[in-house]
Amino acid sequence: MNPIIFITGASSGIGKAIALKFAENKYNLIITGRRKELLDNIAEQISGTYRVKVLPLCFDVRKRTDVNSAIESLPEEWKNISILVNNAGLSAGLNPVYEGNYEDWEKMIDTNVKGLLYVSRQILPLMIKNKSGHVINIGSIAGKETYPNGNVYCASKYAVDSITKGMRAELLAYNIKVTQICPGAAETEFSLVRFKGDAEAASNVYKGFTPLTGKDIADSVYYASHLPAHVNINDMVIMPMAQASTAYIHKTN
Ligand code: NDP
Ligand code: 8X3
Repeated sequence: MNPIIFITGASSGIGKAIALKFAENKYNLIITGRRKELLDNIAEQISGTYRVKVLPLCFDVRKRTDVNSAIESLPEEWKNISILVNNAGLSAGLNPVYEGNYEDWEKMIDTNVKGLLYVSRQILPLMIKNKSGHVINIGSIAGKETYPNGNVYCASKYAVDSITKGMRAELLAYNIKVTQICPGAAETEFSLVRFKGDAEAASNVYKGFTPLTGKDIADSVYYASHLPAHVNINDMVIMPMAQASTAYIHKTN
């Protein structure tokens, strides 16, 4: 059987690109997200193209009981997970705290922090049993630098940074690697979600420079997960050439 990778948030963007990259390299995939039809279509396309097994699992990472039952329901042969990519995440809105939207705050904290914990809590014991595995958490440059109006999204990614460090220390003894990958601006559905469906506002974010793509991050995830057994990448910050920090992107128009 091919090795198995479990990817959260594989219905678009970075997660979908990771699914494609690993399918190309003969991994079987467990792909997750909330949009069932989209997920099912992606699963069908990937398994048809790459001749690997793909299991779509539809659940909301914010709902702990759904996370638990989805993962508990995995057939035994799918529980032998080699790599977990905690990628599902989002930003909602862009406001100062004094004008913050409570629902947006809860959505970001519940998805980016609690969702990552819920999924990890279920999958880590499976890896511990095998004394092998690799967890790759998708953090962000927003978890290294806080920018105005990004407050809660940034805080959620700082939390990912901290949880990653904690997990790494806890899992050393079980031969489980833990890596964080922190992208800068990548053109995905991220800005469309942040701006709540405003396609013009979203496309303006990426005008005047060449942003990262999901594939750029997928290549890094693949690289980090294919190093010799004694080598671990703790943390990788990947930026578009035109971006120096969250505050500065060199735009040509
Ligand atoms: P996309 O919006 O394209 O993808 C987000 C994915 O997360 C989707 O598959 C979505 O699936 C899933 N998701 C969101 N909320 C939930 C939920 N509650 N339950 C289950 N799945 C969920 O954005 P990206 O690909 O850009 O984002 C992926 C990760 O990368 C995120 O963690 C993001 O914070 C991070 N990141 C993105 C950057 C960027 O510039 N794009 C830069 C740095 C980090 P569905 O809607 O079907 O549930
Ligand atoms: C996404 C990158 O700079 O928009 O995490 O927060 S940023």
